[in-house]
Amino acid sequence: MTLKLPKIYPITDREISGLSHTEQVRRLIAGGATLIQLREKRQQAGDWFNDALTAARICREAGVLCIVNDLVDMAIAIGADGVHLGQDDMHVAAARRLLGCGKIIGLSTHSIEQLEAALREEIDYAAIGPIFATSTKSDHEPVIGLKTLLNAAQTSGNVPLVAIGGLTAENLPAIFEAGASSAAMIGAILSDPERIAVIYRKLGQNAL
Ligand code: 3NM
Repeated sequence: MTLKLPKIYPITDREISGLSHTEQVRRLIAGGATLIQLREKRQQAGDWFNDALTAARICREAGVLCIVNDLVDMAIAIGADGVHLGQDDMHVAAARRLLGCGKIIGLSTHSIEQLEAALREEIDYAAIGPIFATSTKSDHEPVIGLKTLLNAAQTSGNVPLVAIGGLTAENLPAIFEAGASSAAMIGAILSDPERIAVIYRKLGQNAL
């Protein structure tokens, strides 16, 4: 069955928000989030396990889908709803065998060629980016722009396509016009931590 993604796909970041994953999840849920990705690039898995476990429990209790970035073992350990894999992470087929067919698998791509390859795998959604320049991911691939996003949206057919990278309230309309199903955002939601709930809610309302 095709996964129905929210228009705004929030991703946690401890560095940008200055908050634990648990606290970010609380604030995003207060803002109406229905799916949240936990993304931790700095800490060792052992160091953020308890934080991730609590964040996942809060999501579950609120009926919010919880996706773990990169780490299939962490996703299983905390009872998450799925994983978001990068090009250098575990192969989709291996992740599917570990997770089973009831879990969500998303895959990052950075070109039409990678997207075409991703669509041959057992994924629930594909992501493509960075659409615009971003300082959130220091080692990001070259910016692809709106034209490639448009091409990607046509290529992805029924598979939901998440746009990511440099997205803001201002450029969101163009993202959806190009055909993205969902907009993944970090900095635009988290950089004013006291207003995470308000910002998420506003972005979601404007994206309808
Ligand atoms: N992945 P912001 S760009 C995590 O291109 C991530 O795959 C990207 O953060 C990709 O919304 C990116 O602050 C950073 O630009 C997104």
